[in-house]
Amino acid sequence: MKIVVTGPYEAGKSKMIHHITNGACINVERRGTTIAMDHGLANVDGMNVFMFGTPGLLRFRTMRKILSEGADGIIFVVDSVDPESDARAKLFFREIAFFLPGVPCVVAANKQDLKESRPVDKLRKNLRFLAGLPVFPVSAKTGENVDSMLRTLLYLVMMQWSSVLGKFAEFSGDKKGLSKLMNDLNLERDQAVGYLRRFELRKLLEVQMGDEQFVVKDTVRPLLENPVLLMKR
Ligand SMILES: Nc1nc2c(ncn2[C@@H]2O[C@H](COP(=O)(O)OP(=O)(O)OP(=O)(O)O)[C@@H](O)[C@H]2O)c(=O)[nH]1
Ligand SMILES: [Mg+2]
Repeated sequence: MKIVVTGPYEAGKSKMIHHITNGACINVERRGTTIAMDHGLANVDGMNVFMFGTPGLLRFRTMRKILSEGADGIIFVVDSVDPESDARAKLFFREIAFFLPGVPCVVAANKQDLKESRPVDKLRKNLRFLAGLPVFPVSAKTGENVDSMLRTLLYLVMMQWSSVLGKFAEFSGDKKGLSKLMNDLNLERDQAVGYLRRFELRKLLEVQMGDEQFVVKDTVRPLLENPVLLMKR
């Protein structure tokens, strides 16, 4: 899956990616501020999760647009301590909703390890755009709640794609996999191939186009069949 981590300046996006990927990430930064991107790979129950962190300075909008392209899910990071970042959070939220309409999103109310941090209900009052979104009190520093937030997001993503992913699992290894996929989901060939390519890129499966066949990775197959397994931990 491709997950984009965005939010205003200094909210803790880079630190979040560092935690989620266990340090297996790069941050293109200057004096502690991300100027291009963070990128890293995480593994959740055998599923590859490609993490992309955006710059938090307003002027890097183009970079955020590029990084957001094709993302399956969004982690929106807000600074629970600094009320001055609230106005910027609102702008950034509008921006990501414009880049990725309808894409599942969870909110990280970050820096909860600090005693000045505002609790979630207070943040909801100040940040009206959070209405209807799951907000997790987290700390990118201690890692508190980060795993359950990520799992919830991945679950939401897989539920959004459940009809496609379920069919991937069902027809994995089938010699007529592609045509069965087209038939069951009522897709044109191009669309079906598009979906296969999308999730091949995300390393959920491998496509053997010559013989119209695709094979789902063994480790992710149970998750495709039953995404709620992600939550049982
Ligand atoms: N106490 C505490 N500090 C944090 C936490 N997350 C981030 N920080 C600190 O906040 C500052 C900004 O963190 P970054 O991860 O660089 O934030 P960012 O959102 O990537 O910032 P930009 O890329 O510049 O927009 C750093 O000094 C971090 O150490 C947290 O959960 N708790
Ligand atoms: Mg950063």
